[in-house]
Amino acid sequence: MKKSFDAAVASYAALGVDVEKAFKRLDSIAVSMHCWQGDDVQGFENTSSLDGGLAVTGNYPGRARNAKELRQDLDFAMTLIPGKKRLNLHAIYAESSKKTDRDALTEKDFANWIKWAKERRMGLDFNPTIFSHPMMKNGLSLTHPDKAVRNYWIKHCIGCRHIGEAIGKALKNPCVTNIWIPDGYKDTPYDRLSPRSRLKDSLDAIFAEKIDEKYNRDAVESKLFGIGAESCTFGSSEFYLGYAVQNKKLLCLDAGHFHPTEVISDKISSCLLFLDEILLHVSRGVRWDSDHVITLNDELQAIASEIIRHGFEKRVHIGLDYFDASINRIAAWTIGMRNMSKALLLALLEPAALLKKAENTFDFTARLALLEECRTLDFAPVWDEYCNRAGVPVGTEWLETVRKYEAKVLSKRN
Ligand code: RNT
Ligand code: ZN
Repeated sequence: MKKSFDAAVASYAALGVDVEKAFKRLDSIAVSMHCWQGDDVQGFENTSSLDGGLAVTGNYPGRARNAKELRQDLDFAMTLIPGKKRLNLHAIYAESSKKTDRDALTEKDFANWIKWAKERRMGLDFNPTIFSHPMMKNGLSLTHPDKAVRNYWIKHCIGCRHIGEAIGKALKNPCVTNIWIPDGYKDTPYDRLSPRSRLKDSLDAIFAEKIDEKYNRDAVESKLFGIGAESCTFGSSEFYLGYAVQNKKLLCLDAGHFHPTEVISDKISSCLLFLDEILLHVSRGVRWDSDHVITLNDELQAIASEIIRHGFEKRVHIGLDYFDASINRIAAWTIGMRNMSKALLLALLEPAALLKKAENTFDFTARLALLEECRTLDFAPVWDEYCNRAGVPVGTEWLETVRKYEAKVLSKRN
């Protein structure tokens, strides 16, 4: 292994690329792993079934059924994933001592998670859960014409910002709190303006109180459509881009929330000319589904390259967002997280100086040639060495480890 790594280092050096520098930079970039892959976005309320246009398909055995199991699975998955990690939580993962409705949640309901993250020196991110709940009336929340419905969700979101603040303080690491709502219409609306105007007012109420950005950062997430909200989704791309720019919020770009040929990689540079920071939900849309496990495809690579080429890693918060219940859930996390890491490493290993030179001299032949050669440079030994140094399994070894965990732990769950 050492020999092939040394050879790879030399071949990258010949293109002006420093592998050790790439490792160092990669180590500084955190990726927020979404807890909800572990339990099919169920949470611990044990009441409503999943809605809001979200669908988790598959019935692979071994889903985490409670906080203890979810943390056990997360801990195990994280032994298979190199690099700096954060955990992304949703409000439905509260562990309340007595039944607490969402609009009454406080940091106390997340004490176990905060303790867990602190022990692991890991950052946490947070999301109000605005779906799968009886106060979702007519499929609407912050846009509902009934003030009582809007107020319920406004209160929930305000509570979540305070939970984010408490998390940020406890962990000495800012928490990104992201708001996404499914509100929209299945069929053609007459009035698209009023619901959007109500959404704007609801957000203004939610964000009225200033919270120190040192602890909590607010993000808003757009979507083109969801199942059951195909004709009009109020929280659209234009809506939230405008809102984020005007109110200095983070815009959350989810890779699965746009037209099928529209990519978020091309949006990052534009957004960051007008916004300080953005949040990514790295996902993979497949036809009507926005949430397949991310693969190392062109778009994932393009997302990573956009971040790395412009040194955006402090301004782009990377989070994953997908859910697949048709395969082992720990493998789903591991595949996606390792892919994100691979894409970032590949981006760090691009012959940046040569590519810049080619572009700046209008040598598009060299640019295309280099970009294509990059795909098959000596990457595998470098990735293996990165995993090795991080103390995680190299190559497909991790799959065997998952199989053992499945036999020992997951298969005992029903
Ligand atoms: C839904 C959004 C949202 C959710 C999570 C569970 O389309 O992408 O981010 O996936 O909050
Ligand atoms: Zn998302």
